[in-house]
Amino acid sequence: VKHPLMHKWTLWFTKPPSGKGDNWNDLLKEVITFNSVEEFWGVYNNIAPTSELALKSDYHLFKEGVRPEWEDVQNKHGGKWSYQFKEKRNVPIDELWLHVMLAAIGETLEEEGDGELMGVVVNVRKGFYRIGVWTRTIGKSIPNGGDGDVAGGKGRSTEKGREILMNIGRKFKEVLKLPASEAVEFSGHTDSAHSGSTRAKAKYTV
Ligand code: M7G
Repeated sequence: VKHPLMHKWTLWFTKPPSGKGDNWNDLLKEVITFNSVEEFWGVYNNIAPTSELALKSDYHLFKEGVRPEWEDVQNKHGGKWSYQFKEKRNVPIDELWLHVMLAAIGETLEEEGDGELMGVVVNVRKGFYRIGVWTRTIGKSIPNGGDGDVAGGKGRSTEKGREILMNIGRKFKEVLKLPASEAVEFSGHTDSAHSGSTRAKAKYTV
């Protein structure tokens, strides 16, 4: 008997660059798509744990049909909650990433009908691990069926949209078991793309 998940999920991997000239598109690889609890464990038990990945690797677990990129139509008006663990040696990254994946596929990061969660990511970097939760919006309604420029301020910022994002941030912080003194930060992908990296100004914190 297979226990179905609410959505189909695709695991992606970013390979570390092997030399010069590797661009993002050469490095991002689709691994596998699954839609049951049993298949999830089958995949999980057969891939390298995050703690064993080389620097500049990422795992991305996204809803089927959404590429784990800012440019994807379903991400381009969105953003992400993220947290960096700087004590790499002391942090139980495999357990944390597992809990974040389970929260995503178990649909506990958002309320039913929110429709915000796109995927979750773990980055292995020189001085830190970073875990992120990508959302469809930045707390603004998306105009023109998704083609408008939300970052330009045309999207309407709604109290409800913002509250949905804050709830996802709070839930994410809970899954990571972070103390109240630590801040989890939200930033829009447009800011990330413009600054050339994810180190963009935070819009919200929890
Ligand atoms: P990062 O992994 O988000 O953060 O981005 P880091 O700076 O802490 O490593 C690293 C680099 O990967 C970016 O500067 C981009 O060159 C590339 N990159 C990452 N993402 C998520 C994307 C993306 O969605 N689209 C494109 N085109 N490049 C990306």
